[in-house]
Amino acid sequence: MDEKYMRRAIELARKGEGHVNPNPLVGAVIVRDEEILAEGYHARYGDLHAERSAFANLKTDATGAEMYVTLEPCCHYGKQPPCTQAIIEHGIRKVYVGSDDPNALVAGKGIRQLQDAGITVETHVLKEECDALNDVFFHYITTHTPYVVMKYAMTMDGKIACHTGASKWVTGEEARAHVQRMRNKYTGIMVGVQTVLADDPLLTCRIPEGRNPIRIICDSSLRTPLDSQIVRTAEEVETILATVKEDPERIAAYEEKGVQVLVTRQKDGRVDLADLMEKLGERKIDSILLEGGGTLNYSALQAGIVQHVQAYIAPKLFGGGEGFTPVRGIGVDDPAQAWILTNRKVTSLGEDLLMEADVI
Ligand code: AOF
Ligand code: ZN
Repeated sequence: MDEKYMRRAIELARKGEGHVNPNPLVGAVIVRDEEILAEGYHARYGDLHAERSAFANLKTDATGAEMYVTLEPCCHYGKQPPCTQAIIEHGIRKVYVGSDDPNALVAGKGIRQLQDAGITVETHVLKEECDALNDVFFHYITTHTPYVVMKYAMTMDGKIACHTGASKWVTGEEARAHVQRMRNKYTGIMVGVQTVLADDPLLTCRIPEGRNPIRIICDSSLRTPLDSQIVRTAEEVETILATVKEDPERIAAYEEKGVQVLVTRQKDGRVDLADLMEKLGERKIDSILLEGGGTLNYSALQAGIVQHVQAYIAPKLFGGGEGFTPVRGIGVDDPAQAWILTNRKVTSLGEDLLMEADVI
């Protein structure tokens, strides 16, 4: 076994980022006598799985070769026929697997099928690195609700804007470019109506060949202006308004402009975020970048829908501005009641830092 081939498979898997959801990112490498015979990855939802894409790239026969694949090969008929069948037919001798596939249709059965066909299987090769590719998929396939990433940019004194409300810019170019990558990676982007009223944002992805996230506005009482940029561009970029206000006339006015209106259960007169997540999950939205602001962020934490937090931190101080913090509401009474985050990771982005962690 040579870990370098699994590292290559991980690198290949990442190429599908933003295009395979709600499927996982998967990469595969076929090796014989220390020579790579072919490589493949899952590039687009509905297209060939990584293993079959590698077989399609073969220029020679693969009998007796070994395969490195970042996820347990599937054994079910979905949008694609089972990968196990292709591995068996090509005479692969040994398969190295990174992550287990928790999809109930696979979940260990893929590995068993290979073993039953006489193929040697070694599992959990670079498992941690392979697992890190698919936080979204593992969450979505087991809960059927989106993986939610709460994101904000703040100064070292914890401000997301000045007392005037001005927030362009808190962080520098590299940090902002990283946010654009996240908008490409996650399927949806969610903000509260207060952000729409304050900033009139577009919430699109501005990287070349990037994909626009589905825009989701939490707007309990339908205050989103019909002439806001988001409503005006709803024909081109999928847009969902989540509300509890059943006002047929107002709803028809949004729908006429291409906005989808989703009426959810209510909680204290507001959108019930847990119910909204179930409804978005049913629409195959596997992940959401939550770009706040502070009131929605607090509600999201309280509703228990947040899986991951990304804090971009700029070496600056704004001072003042009590309201302009990333998480508002009343907060906890005591440090002992804090939301505890785990798997902390820090990345340097130009002058700024990205500190991220998982919500337990
Ligand atoms: C693999 N290799 O590259 C991927 C796998 O609807 P389908 O046919 O695309 O199947 C989707 C399911 O297959 C997905 O939920 C996951 O369990 C597995 N994805 N498996 O062997 C791949 N993308
Ligand atoms: Zn497959």
